[in-house]
Amino acid sequence: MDKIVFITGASSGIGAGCARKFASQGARLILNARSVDKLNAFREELEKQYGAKVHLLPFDVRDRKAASVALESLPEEWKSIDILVNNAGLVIGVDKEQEGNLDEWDIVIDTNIKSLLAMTRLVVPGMLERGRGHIINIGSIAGDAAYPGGSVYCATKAAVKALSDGLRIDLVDTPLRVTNIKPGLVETNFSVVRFRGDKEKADNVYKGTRPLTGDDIAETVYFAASVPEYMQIAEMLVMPTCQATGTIVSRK
Ligand code: 8X3
Repeated sequence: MDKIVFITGASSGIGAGCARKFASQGARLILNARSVDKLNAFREELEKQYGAKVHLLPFDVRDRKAASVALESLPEEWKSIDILVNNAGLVIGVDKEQEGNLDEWDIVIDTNIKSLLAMTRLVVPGMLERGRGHIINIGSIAGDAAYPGGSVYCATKAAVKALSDGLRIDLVDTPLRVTNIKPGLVETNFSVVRFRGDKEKADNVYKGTRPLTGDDIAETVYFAASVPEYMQIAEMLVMPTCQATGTIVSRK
Protein backbone atom coordinates (compact mmCIF):
# COMPACT_ATOMS: atom_id res chain seq x y z
CA MET A 1 0.00 0.00 0.00
CA ASP A 2 1.66 3.19 -1.21
CA LYS A 3 -0.11 5.59 1.15
CA ILE A 4 0.69 8.01 3.94
CA VAL A 5 -1.22 7.06 7.08
CA PHE A 6 -1.46 9.45 10.03
CA ILE A 7 -2.38 7.77 13.33
CA THR A 8 -3.10 9.63 16.57
CA GLY A 9 -2.47 7.88 19.89
CA ALA A 10 -0.14 5.57 18.00
CA SER A 11 2.23 4.45 20.76
CA SER A 12 0.00 1.73 22.27
CA GLY A 13 -3.17 -0.34 21.93
CA ILE A 14 -5.29 -0.04 18.82
CA GLY A 15 -3.17 2.83 17.46
CA ALA A 16 0.03 0.78 17.69
CA GLY A 17 -1.79 -2.21 16.16
CA CYS A 18 -2.80 -0.03 13.21
CA ALA A 19 0.77 1.25 12.81
CA ARG A 20 2.09 -2.34 12.69
CA LYS A 21 -0.54 -3.48 10.21
CA PHE A 22 -0.11 -0.54 7.82
CA ALA A 23 3.70 -0.79 8.13
CA SER A 24 3.56 -4.50 7.26
CA GLN A 25 1.69 -3.55 4.07
CA GLY A 26 4.27 -0.97 3.00
CA ALA A 27 2.45 2.23 3.97
CA ARG A 28 4.37 5.27 5.21
CA LEU A 29 3.43 6.31 8.72
CA ILE A 30 3.06 9.58 10.55
CA LEU A 31 2.75 8.64 14.20
CA ASN A 32 1.43 10.91 16.93
CA ALA A 33 1.45 10.42 20.70
CA ARG A 34 2.51 12.50 23.67
CA SER A 35 5.62 10.55 24.69
CA VAL A 36 8.68 11.17 22.50
CA ASP A 37 10.48 8.23 24.13
CA LYS A 38 7.71 5.76 23.40
CA LEU A 39 7.42 7.02 19.83
CA ASN A 40 11.17 6.73 19.24
CA ALA A 41 11.26 3.17 20.56
CA PHE A 42 8.22 2.27 18.44
CA ARG A 43 9.74 3.78 15.30
CA GLU A 44 12.85 1.68 15.85
CA GLU A 45 10.69 -1.45 16.14
CA LEU A 46 8.73 -0.63 12.97
CA GLU A 47 11.88 0.16 11.00
CA LYS A 48 13.58 -3.04 12.11
CA GLN A 49 10.57 -5.31 11.70
CA TYR A 50 9.07 -3.95 8.48
CA GLY A 51 11.64 -1.56 7.04
CA ALA A 52 8.91 1.04 7.52
CA LYS A 53 9.25 4.73 6.70
CA VAL A 54 8.08 6.60 9.80
CA HIS A 55 7.75 10.28 10.65
CA LEU A 56 7.06 11.17 14.28
CA LEU A 57 4.76 14.00 15.37
CA PRO A 58 4.78 14.13 19.17
CA PHE A 59 2.13 16.45 20.60
CA ASP A 60 -0.88 16.33 22.90
CA VAL A 61 -3.93 16.05 20.64
CA ARG A 62 -5.82 18.30 23.06
CA ASP A 63 -3.42 21.16 22.27
CA ARG A 64 -4.96 22.63 19.13
CA LYS A 65 -2.10 25.06 18.56
CA ALA A 66 0.53 22.30 18.88
CA ALA A 67 -1.46 20.14 16.46
CA SER A 68 -1.58 22.90 13.88
CA VAL A 69 2.13 23.73 14.26
CA ALA A 70 3.05 20.02 14.01
CA LEU A 71 1.08 19.54 10.79
CA GLU A 72 2.54 22.73 9.31
CA SER A 73 6.00 21.39 10.14
CA LEU A 74 5.58 18.26 8.02
CA PRO A 75 8.27 18.05 5.32
CA GLU A 76 6.90 18.33 1.79
CA GLU A 77 7.20 14.58 1.15
CA TRP A 78 5.04 13.85 4.21
CA LYS A 79 2.29 16.42 3.65
CA SER A 80 -0.01 14.37 1.40
CA ILE A 81 -1.83 12.40 4.08
CA ASP A 82 -4.03 9.72 2.50
CA ILE A 83 -5.53 8.15 5.61
CA LEU A 84 -6.23 9.83 8.96
CA VAL A 85 -6.83 7.36 11.80
CA ASN A 86 -8.41 9.35 14.63
CA ASN A 87 -7.57 6.84 17.34
CA ALA A 88 -6.49 8.88 20.40
CA GLY A 89 -9.10 8.42 23.10
CA LEU A 90 -9.58 7.46 26.72
CA VAL A 91 -11.86 7.32 29.71
CA ILE A 92 -11.04 8.05 33.33
CA GLY A 93 -13.28 6.58 36.01
CA VAL A 94 -16.54 4.64 36.12
CA ASP A 95 -18.44 7.23 38.13
CA LYS A 96 -22.12 7.93 38.01
CA GLU A 97 -22.99 11.08 36.07
CA GLN A 98 -24.15 12.83 39.27
CA GLU A 99 -20.95 11.93 41.14
CA GLY A 100 -17.99 12.14 38.74
CA ASN A 101 -15.08 14.55 38.48
CA LEU A 102 -15.70 17.35 35.99
CA ASP A 103 -11.97 17.95 35.45
CA GLU A 104 -11.46 14.31 34.43
CA TRP A 105 -14.49 14.53 32.16
CA ASP A 106 -13.01 17.61 30.52
CA ILE A 107 -9.97 15.50 29.58
CA VAL A 108 -12.19 12.72 28.19
CA ILE A 109 -14.46 15.08 26.23
CA ASP A 110 -11.55 17.18 24.94
CA THR A 111 -9.60 14.12 23.77
CA ASN A 112 -12.39 11.97 22.38
CA ILE A 113 -14.47 14.68 20.73
CA LYS A 114 -12.72 18.02 20.35
CA SER A 115 -9.31 16.64 19.38
CA LEU A 116 -10.83 14.29 16.82
CA LEU A 117 -12.71 17.23 15.36
CA ALA A 118 -9.60 19.43 15.34
CA MET A 119 -7.49 16.78 13.55
CA THR A 120 -10.25 16.30 11.00
CA ARG A 121 -10.47 20.05 10.47
CA LEU A 122 -6.70 20.26 9.98
CA VAL A 123 -6.26 17.29 7.63
CA VAL A 124 -9.41 17.10 5.48
CA PRO A 125 -8.94 20.35 3.47
CA GLY A 126 -5.62 18.99 2.10
CA MET A 127 -7.32 15.72 1.20
CA LEU A 128 -9.98 17.66 -0.68
CA GLU A 129 -7.34 19.61 -2.60
CA ARG A 130 -5.63 16.35 -3.57
CA GLY A 131 -8.97 14.72 -4.41
CA ARG A 132 -8.38 11.65 -2.25
CA GLY A 133 -8.48 10.64 1.39
CA HIS A 134 -10.02 8.46 4.06
CA ILE A 135 -10.89 9.43 7.63
CA ILE A 136 -11.12 6.45 9.96
CA ASN A 137 -12.50 7.26 13.39
CA ILE A 138 -12.15 4.82 16.26
CA GLY A 139 -15.56 4.92 17.91
CA SER A 140 -16.85 2.27 20.29
CA ILE A 141 -19.70 -0.08 21.07
CA ALA A 142 -20.13 2.43 23.92
CA GLY A 143 -21.49 4.92 21.38
CA ASP A 144 -24.45 2.65 20.54
CA ALA A 145 -26.01 2.56 24.02
CA ALA A 146 -25.09 3.91 27.44
CA TYR A 147 -24.08 1.47 30.18
CA PRO A 148 -23.64 1.79 33.97
CA GLY A 149 -20.66 3.93 34.92
CA GLY A 150 -20.06 4.88 31.31
CA SER A 151 -22.26 7.93 30.89
CA VAL A 152 -19.70 10.48 29.71
CA TYR A 153 -17.52 8.00 27.80
CA CYS A 154 -20.59 6.63 26.00
CA ALA A 155 -21.64 10.20 25.17
CA THR A 156 -18.24 10.92 23.62
CA LYS A 157 -18.40 7.80 21.47
CA ALA A 158 -21.98 8.65 20.41
CA ALA A 159 -20.46 11.98 19.37
CA VAL A 160 -17.81 10.15 17.32
CA LYS A 161 -20.66 8.40 15.49
CA ALA A 162 -22.46 11.70 14.85
CA LEU A 163 -19.22 13.39 13.71
CA SER A 164 -18.45 10.47 11.38
CA ASP A 165 -21.96 10.45 9.92
CA GLY A 166 -21.97 14.24 9.58
CA LEU A 167 -18.59 14.28 7.86
CA ARG A 168 -19.71 11.52 5.48
CA ILE A 169 -22.70 13.69 4.57
CA ASP A 170 -20.51 16.78 4.12
CA LEU A 171 -18.13 14.85 1.84
CA VAL A 172 -20.72 12.90 -0.15
CA ASP A 173 -19.98 14.79 -3.39
CA THR A 174 -16.21 14.18 -3.07
CA PRO A 175 -13.99 11.08 -3.45
CA LEU A 176 -13.24 11.07 0.29
CA ARG A 177 -14.44 8.24 2.56
CA VAL A 178 -15.38 8.18 6.25
CA THR A 179 -15.39 5.10 8.46
CA ASN A 180 -16.39 4.62 12.10
CA ILE A 181 -14.88 1.48 13.65
CA LYS A 182 -16.69 0.53 16.87
CA PRO A 183 -14.74 -1.95 19.01
CA GLY A 184 -16.17 -3.85 21.95
CA LEU A 185 -13.92 -5.59 24.50
CA VAL A 186 -10.31 -5.04 23.47
CA GLU A 187 -7.55 -5.70 25.96
CA THR A 188 -5.22 -2.69 25.99
CA ASN A 189 -4.07 -0.13 28.51
CA PHE A 190 -7.54 1.43 28.11
CA SER A 191 -9.02 -0.20 31.22
CA VAL A 192 -5.95 0.58 33.35
CA VAL A 193 -6.53 4.27 32.59
CA ARG A 194 -10.29 3.84 33.15
CA PHE A 195 -9.59 2.45 36.64
CA ARG A 196 -7.04 5.18 37.36
CA GLY A 197 -4.07 2.79 37.33
CA ASP A 198 -5.67 -0.12 39.25
CA LYS A 199 -4.32 -3.06 37.23
CA GLU A 200 -6.34 -5.67 39.13
CA LYS A 201 -9.66 -3.94 38.41
CA ALA A 202 -8.58 -3.50 34.81
CA ASP A 203 -7.74 -7.21 34.48
CA ASN A 204 -11.17 -8.12 35.86
CA VAL A 205 -12.83 -6.46 32.86
CA TYR A 206 -11.42 -9.22 30.62
CA LYS A 207 -11.45 -12.10 33.14
CA GLY A 208 -13.01 -15.28 31.77
CA THR A 209 -13.31 -13.78 28.27
CA ARG A 210 -11.26 -14.01 25.12
CA PRO A 211 -11.00 -10.28 24.41
CA LEU A 212 -9.82 -8.81 21.13
CA THR A 213 -6.40 -7.18 20.79
CA GLY A 214 -5.33 -3.92 19.22
CA ASP A 215 -4.00 -6.00 16.33
CA ASP A 216 -7.46 -7.54 15.75
CA ILE A 217 -9.03 -4.09 15.44
CA ALA A 218 -6.16 -3.03 13.19
CA GLU A 219 -7.23 -5.78 10.76
CA THR A 220 -10.67 -4.18 10.45
CA VAL A 221 -9.18 -0.69 10.05
CA TYR A 222 -6.89 -1.99 7.31
CA PHE A 223 -9.80 -3.79 5.63
CA ALA A 224 -11.83 -0.56 5.56
CA ALA A 225 -8.82 1.24 4.07
CA SER A 226 -8.08 -1.35 1.42
CA VAL A 227 -11.47 -1.95 -0.24
CA PRO A 228 -11.87 -0.37 -3.70
CA GLU A 229 -12.22 3.42 -3.75
CA TYR A 230 -15.85 3.28 -4.94
CA MET A 231 -16.71 1.32 -1.77
CA GLN A 232 -17.15 2.96 1.65
CA ILE A 233 -17.22 0.95 4.88
CA ALA A 234 -19.34 3.40 6.88
CA GLU A 235 -19.33 1.53 10.20
CA MET A 236 -18.08 -1.66 11.74
CA LEU A 237 -19.13 -2.99 15.16
CA VAL A 238 -16.45 -5.48 16.18
CA MET A 239 -16.50 -7.52 19.38
CA PRO A 240 -15.29 -10.83 20.70
CA THR A 241 -17.56 -13.86 20.13
CA CYS A 242 -18.30 -13.99 23.87
CA GLN A 243 -19.80 -10.47 23.76
CA ALA A 244 -23.27 -9.55 22.48
CA THR A 245 -23.77 -5.93 23.62
CA GLY A 246 -21.91 -3.33 25.65
CA THR A 247 -23.14 -5.06 28.81
CA ILE A 248 -23.81 -8.70 27.87
CA VAL A 249 -20.60 -10.73 28.05
CA SER A 250 -20.25 -14.46 28.70
CA ARG A 251 -17.49 -15.27 31.22
CA LYS A 252 -16.18 -18.79 31.67
C1 8X3 B 1 -14.19 0.55 24.79
C2 8X3 B 1 -15.08 -0.61 24.79
O1 8X3 B 1 -16.67 -2.02 26.15
O2 8X3 B 1 -15.30 -0.46 27.40
O3 8X3 B 1 -14.58 1.50 23.88
O4 8X3 B 1 -17.12 0.35 26.07
S1 8X3 B 1 -16.08 -0.66 26.17
